[in-house]
Amino acid sequence: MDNLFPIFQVMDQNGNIVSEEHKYLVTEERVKKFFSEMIRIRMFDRKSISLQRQGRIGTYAPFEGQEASQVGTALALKSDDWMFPTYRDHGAAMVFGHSLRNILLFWNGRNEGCVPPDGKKIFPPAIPIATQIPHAAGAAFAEKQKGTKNAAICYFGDGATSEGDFHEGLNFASVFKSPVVYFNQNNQYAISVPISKQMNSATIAQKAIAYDIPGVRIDGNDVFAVYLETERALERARTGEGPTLIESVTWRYGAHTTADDPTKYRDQGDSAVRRMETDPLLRLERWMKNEGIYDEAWVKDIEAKASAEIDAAVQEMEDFPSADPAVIFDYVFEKPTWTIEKQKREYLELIGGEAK
Ligand SMILES: Cc1ncc(C[n+]2csc(CCOP(=O)(O)OP(=O)(O)O)c2C)c(N)n1
Ligand SMILES: [Mg+2]
Repeated sequence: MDNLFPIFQVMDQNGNIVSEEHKYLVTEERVKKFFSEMIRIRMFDRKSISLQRQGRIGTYAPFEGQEASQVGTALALKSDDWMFPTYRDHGAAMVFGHSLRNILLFWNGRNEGCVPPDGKKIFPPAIPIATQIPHAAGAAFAEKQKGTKNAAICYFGDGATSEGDFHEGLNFASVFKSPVVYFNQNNQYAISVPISKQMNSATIAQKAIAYDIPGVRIDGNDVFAVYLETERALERARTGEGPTLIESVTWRYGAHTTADDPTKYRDQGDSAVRRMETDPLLRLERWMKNEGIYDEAWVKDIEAKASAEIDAAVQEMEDFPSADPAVIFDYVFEKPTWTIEKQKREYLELIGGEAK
């Protein structure tokens, strides 16, 4: 099956071009955008890990290593499209215009953090695995029914493809030709479970055959390949051809979340080698150097700007009014049950607070 789904690559790990398909997409302005956004989200990711270590936010899910997959997709979207991220896709959400303060609030356990800026159709990060897949099929179908040209992108991991929701969602999207791009980041682990222990399929892309939709396998660390295939899939969606399944083959360098210890289940030496061999930022840097458009002063400048933006967001997150502990009971059901009311009363008594 891997023969049927070869990995599409435009730029190899040394930054050399291996497919001429990139020609129309590569303008200096666009490449600089790819690179600056990858730096920006990597800096945010690293900062978030240190905030968690200092007890300033809660558990955090890092995405380092997956920047090309997230930036390449987010930049291919149009502003009226929908985004359905998981807990690991806030890099994509940032690039699509989410507020950094709210992303940090989310990781601080605040429901306010789920709210995107006005007019941005970004769903709250899906923590229950694969539940966003049918949601995206439905939201995209609604756009089609309304006669718009808007599409949806739905992110999910390799592990999510073992859930029923994945199959229900893809089936619905295929039958109703929902304009949705199913973007799988195959980082090769579902927490500690390697893909080889989770499925017998040689690829994830081949699962598209069952639903008779296009399936594409790409190098997820090659931002050019990610952008090109996402743009093509979005175009098919907008012109009524329905969904596409993209398998973006990548790797997470760090832990599953800050509550995980990857040394227990994988060889860290191997991970360090993979970083040198596949780092999406290093690869684009090499390409830019080959082209003579890499400029140290420009890189320093984008790092300084990203750092100031991130520091300001941290400050806003920390200045945000503290949480009302009662809200954890408020959104369980539309109308609270008597058991929830009772728990709320007892909890507030326990902590010496008052019900709203
Ligand atoms: C329905 C459901 N089952 C189990 C979990 C626990 N869980 C959280 S993350 C995860 C692994 C998901 O792996 P994958 O889909 O590959 O995404 P990745 O974390 O690698 O980005 C699991 C099993 C969950 N959140 N939801
Ligand atoms: Mg995974």
